[in-house]
Amino acid sequence: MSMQEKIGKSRVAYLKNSDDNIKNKDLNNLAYMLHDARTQVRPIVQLSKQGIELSRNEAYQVQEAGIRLREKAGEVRVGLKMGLTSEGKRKQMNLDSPLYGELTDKMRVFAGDKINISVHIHSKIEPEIAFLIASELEGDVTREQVLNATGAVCACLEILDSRYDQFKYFSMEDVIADNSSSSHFVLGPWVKDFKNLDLRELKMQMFVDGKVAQEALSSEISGDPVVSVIELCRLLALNGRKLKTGTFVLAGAATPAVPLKPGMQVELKVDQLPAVNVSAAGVKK
Ligand code: OOG
Ligand code: MG
Repeated sequence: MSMQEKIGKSRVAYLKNSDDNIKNKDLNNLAYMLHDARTQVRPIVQLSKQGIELSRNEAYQVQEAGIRLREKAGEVRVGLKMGLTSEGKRKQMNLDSPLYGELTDKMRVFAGDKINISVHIHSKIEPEIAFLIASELEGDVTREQVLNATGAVCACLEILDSRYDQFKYFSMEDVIADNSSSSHFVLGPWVKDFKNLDLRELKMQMFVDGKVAQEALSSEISGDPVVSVIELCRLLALNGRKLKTGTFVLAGAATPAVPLKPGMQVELKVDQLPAVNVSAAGVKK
């Protein structure tokens, strides 16, 4: 069966009669499938398991097409997230290299808020550090350039949700196409005066219902969270893109993620940075 037939079988309705080449139609269609899975809270079979083999570049094209669908619905891009930047996460997901995903305004949850996880498929939460980009960064950049371009840093919780069955991937391309499992993010208060902090040595503790559920040093994030930003610039440059002023970057989780359950109270404490918390509401599945 051709790739076209495989996709067509599940989402015939989305095939458009434009004069795009077949490949483009397929990639757009995959983006629709993942978009539907998210909006209808109904996971799909991993693309690679459906026999749909994408190149790394095609997977990012599916991700981009998915974000355009969200933009059509009125969402605005506000930043990017790096993922699989720590050994703990790579082991948890059985994948081996960093990737990125897009963040939109609708994915933002404010610190202290309750998030309704009934509309998630099987979300998880993880401890991160975020950067506020105060001046544009592009291509090969140094640690110093990243630090100079950073306006502030904060403790951040990322909420992931995979649109695939059982939150499992079989390839990097599966997860990249699914916007690297982005669901929501919660930023703590920004700290502008961070130049005297060593961002590689901050103790990070994620509490669930008052007990430490995960802890690690910030060096677990790419050896240094700043390196995540350097790596992101390099990956973006492959597609002629840059990090824009005023956007946020999530540097990736320091530890494996923890499944979110209704009623959970989660707090992240990072040395020298104000804490951030969020709680989960919704009905038990
Ligand atoms: C992929 C996204 C990983 C991180 O911080 O490592 C990620 C996943 O685990 O589903 O966001
Ligand atoms: Mg993450």
